[in-house]
Amino acid sequence: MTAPNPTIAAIATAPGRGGVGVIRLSGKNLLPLAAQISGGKTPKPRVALYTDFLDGAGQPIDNGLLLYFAAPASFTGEDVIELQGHGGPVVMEMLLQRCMELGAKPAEPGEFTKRAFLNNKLDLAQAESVADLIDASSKSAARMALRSLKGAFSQHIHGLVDDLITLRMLVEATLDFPEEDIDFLEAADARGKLQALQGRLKTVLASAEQGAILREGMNVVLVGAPNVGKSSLLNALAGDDIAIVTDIAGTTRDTVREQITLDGVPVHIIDTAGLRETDDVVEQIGIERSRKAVNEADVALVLIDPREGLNEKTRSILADLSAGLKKIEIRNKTDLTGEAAGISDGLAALSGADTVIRLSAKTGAGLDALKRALLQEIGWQGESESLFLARSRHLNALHAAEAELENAALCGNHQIELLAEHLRLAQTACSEITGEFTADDLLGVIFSRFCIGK
Ligand SMILES: Nc1nc2c(ncn2[C@@H]2O[C@H](COP(=O)(O)OP(=O)(O)OP(=O)(O)O)[C@@H](O)[C@H]2O)c(=O)[nH]1
Ligand SMILES: [Mg+2]
Repeated sequence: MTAPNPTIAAIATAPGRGGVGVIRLSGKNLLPLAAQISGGKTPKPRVALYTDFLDGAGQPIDNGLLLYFAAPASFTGEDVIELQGHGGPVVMEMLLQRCMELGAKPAEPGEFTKRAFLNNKLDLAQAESVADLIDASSKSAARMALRSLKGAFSQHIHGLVDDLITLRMLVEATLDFPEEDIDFLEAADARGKLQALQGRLKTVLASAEQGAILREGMNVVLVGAPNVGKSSLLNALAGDDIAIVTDIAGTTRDTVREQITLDGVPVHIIDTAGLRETDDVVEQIGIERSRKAVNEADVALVLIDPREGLNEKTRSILADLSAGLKKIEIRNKTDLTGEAAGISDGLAALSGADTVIRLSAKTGAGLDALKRALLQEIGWQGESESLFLARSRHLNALHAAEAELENAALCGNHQIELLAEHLRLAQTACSEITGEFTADDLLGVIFSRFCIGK
């Protein structure tokens, strides 16, 4: 027999001072606890109760609102109580302590949402979008996370799973009557149904890929010889003096990170120490960090001073970049050369990049072209009503389902058992997204990344 879930409690509001602070509790039968903390009152479900919150000796710790949500009509599906007190860290800590005295245990990160999932209040994709909404770094990301939370993504997955089940029923039925298999499947247009399913999956995958771009953003690394203007470009993109700029080669000695938002997409820009031979120990460590940052990047901006062209330093930096890394070549300092800023169509790249952009980090000319090129490089098509936030876990599952459907389509007329198996695996992959087929350890990983009180 498994032990019943203990009552959990946590401060749900952010740490620090605030007008109001909220303690949240979830568990079975919380009315006795409500009575003890409020001096014998019985709250009505969903009606704010203005009350003192009392300590063990009956002395008030604070006063405020007590909200009671009776199971199962609550976020977690259990009894939930919220104590809305004054938002000072000491008051909140004392109130939380009181809840512990009354038998609650501190909630783990994400434990409220985990209980909501386990009690079928949310599916897994929705539960994840709770964390994504809280962590959203742009308005677009927040809007799309809310769409997932309200079930937009899950609906697509349920649609796919329903179609898969219909097709599987057809195929499994033929397995029971092998003599009639081929005729039966043809009459039911099993192949047509499979093709339609593949089309539907492709559409969902395309939306999910856009959603993943919005959630994960992109890592952009600035590389180039010393003094070419990397830090100046970081500052220009950020619209702020983040990194130190001087005309001394080797000014940037450590990696400098800044996040900006382009059309709602979070872009993490990393300025690096100009990679060069040096005896300076500090700079050597910086250069090592630069190499690491370069390895983790999605796109490298390779800066070149047009007056110097592809010099030896830049050549050796390029030799170090991994072959698969996307590159945009930046010819900086156009204000000195008098060249027109912007995308240079037809101009052969010196660095092997697909795109060459002339700009001036100093005047800002050509920056807009660079921003557009970055979004294009990562494949962002802009926010639309049909999008929802997605994670790489979801993309992996959809790709796995796609591969199973491709294998299913390759099955010959006499490979019905194999066909049935590929369809089953495709369904399992889709259902992992909403959590119907998810191993417990995966649940642990997903919910441990939440904040406490959620
Ligand atoms: N005229 C002009 N000067 C620039 C431009 N971009 C950078 N500079 C100047 O070039 C010098 C070097 O700029 P930084 O941004 O420090 O160059 P860096 O590539 O970060 O250099 P390290 O950190 O030493 O590798 C500074 O004096 C900048 O003011 C530009 O677009 N036009
Ligand atoms: Mg620098």
